[in-house]
Amino acid sequence: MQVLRSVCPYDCPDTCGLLIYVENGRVVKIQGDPEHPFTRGKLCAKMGHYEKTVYSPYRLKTPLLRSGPKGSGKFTPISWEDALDRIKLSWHEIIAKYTAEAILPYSYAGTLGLVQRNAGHAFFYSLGASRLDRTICSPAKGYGWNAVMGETMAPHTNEILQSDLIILWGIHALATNIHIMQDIAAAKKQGAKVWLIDTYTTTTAKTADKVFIVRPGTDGALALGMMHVIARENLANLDFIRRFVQGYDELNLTVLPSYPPERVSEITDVPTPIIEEMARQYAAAHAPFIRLGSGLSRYGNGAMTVRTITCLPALVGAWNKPGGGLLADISTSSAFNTKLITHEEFQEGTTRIINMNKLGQALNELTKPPLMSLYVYHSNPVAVAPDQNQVLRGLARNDLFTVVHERFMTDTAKYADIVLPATASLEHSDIYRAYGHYTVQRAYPIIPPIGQAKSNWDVFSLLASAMGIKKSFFSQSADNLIDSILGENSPWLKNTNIQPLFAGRPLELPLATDYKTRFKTPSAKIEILNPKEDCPLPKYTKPHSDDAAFWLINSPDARLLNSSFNERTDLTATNKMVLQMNPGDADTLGLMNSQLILAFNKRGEVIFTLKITDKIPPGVVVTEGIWGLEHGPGNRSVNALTSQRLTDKGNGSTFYDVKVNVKPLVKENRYAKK
Ligand SMILES: Nc1nc2c(c(=O)[nH]1)N[C@H]1C(S)=C(S)[C@@H](COP(=O)(O)OP(=O)(O)OC[C@H]3O[C@@H](n4cnc5c(=O)[nH]c(N)nc54)[C@H](O)[C@@H]3O)O[C@H]1N2
Ligand SMILES: Nc1nc2c(c(=O)[nH]1)N[C@H]1C(S)=C(S)[C@@H](COP(=O)(O)OP(=O)(O)OC[C@H]3O[C@@H](n4cnc5c(=O)[nH]c(N)nc54)[C@H](O)[C@@H]3O)O[C@H]1N2
Ligand code: SF4
Ligand SMILES: [Mo]
Repeated sequence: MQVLRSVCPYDCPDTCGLLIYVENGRVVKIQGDPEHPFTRGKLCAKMGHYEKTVYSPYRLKTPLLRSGPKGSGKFTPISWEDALDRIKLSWHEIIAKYTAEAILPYSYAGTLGLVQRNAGHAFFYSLGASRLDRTICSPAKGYGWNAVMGETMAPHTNEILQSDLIILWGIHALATNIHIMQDIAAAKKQGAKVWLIDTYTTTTAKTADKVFIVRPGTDGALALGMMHVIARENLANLDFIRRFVQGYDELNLTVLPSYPPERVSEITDVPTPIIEEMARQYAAAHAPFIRLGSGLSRYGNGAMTVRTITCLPALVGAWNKPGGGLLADISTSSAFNTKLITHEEFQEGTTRIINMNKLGQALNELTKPPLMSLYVYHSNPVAVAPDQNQVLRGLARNDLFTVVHERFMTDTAKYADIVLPATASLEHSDIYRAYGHYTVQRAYPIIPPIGQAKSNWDVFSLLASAMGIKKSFFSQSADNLIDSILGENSPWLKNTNIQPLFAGRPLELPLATDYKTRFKTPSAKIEILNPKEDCPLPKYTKPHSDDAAFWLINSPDARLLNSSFNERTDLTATNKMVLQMNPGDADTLGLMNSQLILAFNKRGEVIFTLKITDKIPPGVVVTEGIWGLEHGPGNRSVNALTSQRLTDKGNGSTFYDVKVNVKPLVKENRYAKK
């Protein structure tokens, strides 16, 4: 038996190191790599049996040509040569008639590997296709952090061990960031307290000493209320503020007076004495550490919410204490020169940019030119993009030529004219950096491709040659490309021995001892007041909000990773497409546990199984996970309810800024399965 190293490719902050056990050319076991500084030998249930995904009977093994109506899932196998020929012919026709801007690539994060994730950019730039603004995840969160902290480095997760108060704010860490729980458990043993601030009692609550439930989209007001109390009771760290903070006096004079805890309580539903206690205990903590999730940034006010919360550690001087600060996301983008992969300069002239959250509108409403072809790779927009009914209407257009490069017959692939089979991560090369820790790692292929699957990089090489793009860049291998990236030695890695990367081992990026207090903003201070913003000081702004009875929180399920892992029958046998509701609300509506109900708003209707639980506050309903349509009782999933509206800044998604009504299901519902 051989034991080889690899990396978890999924869009998860933990980017775990893997040990892959191979016997007779077949993967037989997967374990966490004990040598990986963040993974420390542990994996989630999904990747603990990644071999069940890799060898799944549902893997796509050959290119396919549609042989039934769009969406029917009827296809005939064809050869790669035939598939590439058909794509070439269609695209040449479309380009001649409409220009290449009628073609739109659609991709997000089926894999986080730098090469495979970004493999299409250079190709579509060369083609002159429409560009995709990839803002489905949390750009508003990044915007809010940057408005206050600029390019300042985020705290390393090992700071948690020196913290005495850890706040999990809008993050369901037991599902989405499990390895940080190892640090939190160790800190708790040393006496640290843990708070959770969320919109309902997630299972992560069991790890917390205190749980605070806020009304969706109001965390900015909560932070302002806490700052009001901190200022009023002279709990601010004025020495730190004088040295390192810009705009505290202005905040204190002109903003905080409008946020007394009584008013904040009305906005947030958090009782006044609790807001006061939160403020006092936060200020009294020696080194408070906030782990900020992205959930609260997916609202119309998301960037402002994050910006406001990011001011809190500055008031109490958390930054210059080991263990203090705020971790939103870790940015390691300067570790490697990604421009060597993306080559934006291959594009001649400018082309339009289409926001990926508005795919529905783009497919149905764009003109000059209209979208005539969609090329989807490592994304599943029917399941993950907002406003599913509009996306489906667009994909059903008979004049739209759709290609989907996938590992599985997803809800999106069913609408393709041509499906191309994709490799899983153990079948291709890549180099990985994370957004939840500072470790990077290179991975080599461990097994040959399943069937005729090809990697993103290899397919774009073939497409470049088919489309007559004569740049030698496209004829190199993924490993050559990785070698040239590593050969360049970024400033961050210039004094580091990178040999472990060539050996496929994890490598921690070095951090300067004072990295946390090198504030990389224009003023070199923490900018509570940011003169570049149209609103120079933070304030509470309202979310978009719909006109309906219940906020709909639709956050991750521990068993899925966005819509990935829907193929895993070992994980997904029960409890799928469940809508959780408070007993009082269920009573008012006359609903019973386990009955089928319809959640609806002006965008769509979705059938769920009802679960009545006091873990959900009144006025909120919750569904976890992005389920494939085959798993639901109806033929729509959660994103039929969500909206294409964007965040205040960053052009981000607003998945949780959605309201619905709920009623019992009547049998003849048009979205019921026939
Ligand atoms: N198992 C699993 N892991 C995942 C994913 C997955 O689908 N499954 N997805 C991955 C991806 S792509 C991402 S971006 C990250 C997502 O991770 P994050 O977005 O950082 O956070 P989540 O853990 O999803 O938790 C979102 C939490 O925010 C809460 N929330 C919603 N609205 C509000 C609000 O207004 N205020 C407060 N305080 N809380 C609110 C939700 O109830 C939920 O518990 O996770 C990654 N990891
Ligand atoms: N309602 C609701 N919707 C959401 C969210 C939410 O919280 N609620 N979260 C949003 C967030 S944060 C994000 S990041 C997006 C994520 O959206 P996506 O990035 O689209 O994520 P996945 O659903 O995991 O789809 C990835 C697909 O890529 C395929 N794939 C994996 N590896 C490869 C490969 O190497 N090559 C190719 N060609 N294919 C590959 C997988 O089989 C899978 O079908 O979803 C968003 N949608
Ligand atoms: S999904 Fe996340 S926790 Fe699970 S193995 Fe991958 S990186 Fe680790
Ligand atoms: Mo995401």
